[in-house]
Amino acid sequence: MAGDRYDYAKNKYAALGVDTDAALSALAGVRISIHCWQGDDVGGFENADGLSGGIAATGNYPGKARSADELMADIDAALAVIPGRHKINLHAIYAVTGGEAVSRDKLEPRHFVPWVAFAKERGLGLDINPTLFSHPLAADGLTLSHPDPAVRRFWIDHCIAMRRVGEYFGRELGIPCVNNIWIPDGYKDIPADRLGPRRRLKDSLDEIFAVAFDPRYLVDTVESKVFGIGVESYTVGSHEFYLNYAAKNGVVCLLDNGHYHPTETVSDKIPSMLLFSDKVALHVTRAVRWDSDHVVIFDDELKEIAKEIVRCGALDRVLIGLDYFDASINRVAAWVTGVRNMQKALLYALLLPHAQLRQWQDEGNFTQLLTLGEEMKFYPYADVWARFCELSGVAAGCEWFDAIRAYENEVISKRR
Ligand code: RNT
Ligand code: ZN
Repeated sequence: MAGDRYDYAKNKYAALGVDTDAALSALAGVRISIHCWQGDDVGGFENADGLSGGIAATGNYPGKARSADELMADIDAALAVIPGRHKINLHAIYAVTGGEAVSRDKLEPRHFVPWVAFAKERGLGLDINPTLFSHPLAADGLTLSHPDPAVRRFWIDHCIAMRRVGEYFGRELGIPCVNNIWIPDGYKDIPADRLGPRRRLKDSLDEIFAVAFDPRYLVDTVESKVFGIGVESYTVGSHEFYLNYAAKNGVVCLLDNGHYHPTETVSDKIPSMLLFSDKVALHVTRAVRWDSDHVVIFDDELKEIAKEIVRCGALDRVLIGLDYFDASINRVAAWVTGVRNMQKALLYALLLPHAQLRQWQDEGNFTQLLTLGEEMKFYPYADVWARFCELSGVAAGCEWFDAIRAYENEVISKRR
């Protein structure tokens, strides 16, 4: 009896002063940005030579989406078993140009019309990213920081073009669009000049952001990184670089939790960011030994990230996006698993008695803080999750996979 179990959970949490109904409605209001690139291993529709830029999708699970229609169908299959209403996160290489080869610096809103129609029909938001990799002009591993002004010009124009597309998304859908700039720029070996590339990156960003777009529709974010494959020694767009750039220029930092040293946590950074910035954006991923972009699971750091967002009262100030690409398993199931885990972690965090825990911390009562924190791990949050899924009309448990398996049999496995 789902109702009985929910009532039991509700009373149990109420005894600690936690309102489960309030948690459910707070969770229902959170839009997670679902990265389209899990659907095709960051391939896109340009027919480029393959993924570059120091990132890699490994695995060859059959049946990845090869066109906008297939990708949209796969997204629909995922959304059918994901509770709530979300956003779809696009990259420039997912432009729908009807077979026409459009140079990335010449992309326009009209090349994304089918995505807007897709989003409108489903009540979704859209986010966008310029694609500064998998391209001949990124073959040197340098883009916005390239010593050649012509190469920089191309990528600056591309970024401006995608900001224009982002503003169009926001205006069309009435949901602000996040445009996130991530560049792969760096060096394999110890550089002779660390300052020069960063100065060029700064100048490029200044040009990109000098073009004004309506902030009601477009939110600009910049994503740092520590290293990539083939660029192990030096990354131009480091954390300090973007932290300072964002603070001085009114753009938003995007923290990808695969982009820091292994014992450095994004959860710990969130409150510091929120003290000084109106907003902070996230790429939630799972790094296994390196920035491996494994599917997000319900692990301790995911819960800690969610706890910080909730404790800071910042569900509307932290822009949550996912970023992983596992090509070794059913890609639709990979989407569903990661989104549902992000939601479960937020729910878990929403069901904690934060006021009580904070009071014990301030009183120096660390024993009770520890013991209740541990007991909460065995509280019946799964029953509250079941209620959330029931209200959203999706399966609460692993039955959702039946629908994905059927979709695989009927659609995915027939792709050759
Ligand atoms: C790469 C960054 C970046 C990409 C996507 C595809 O390390 O995390 O966000 O994963 O833009
Ligand atoms: Zn990322």
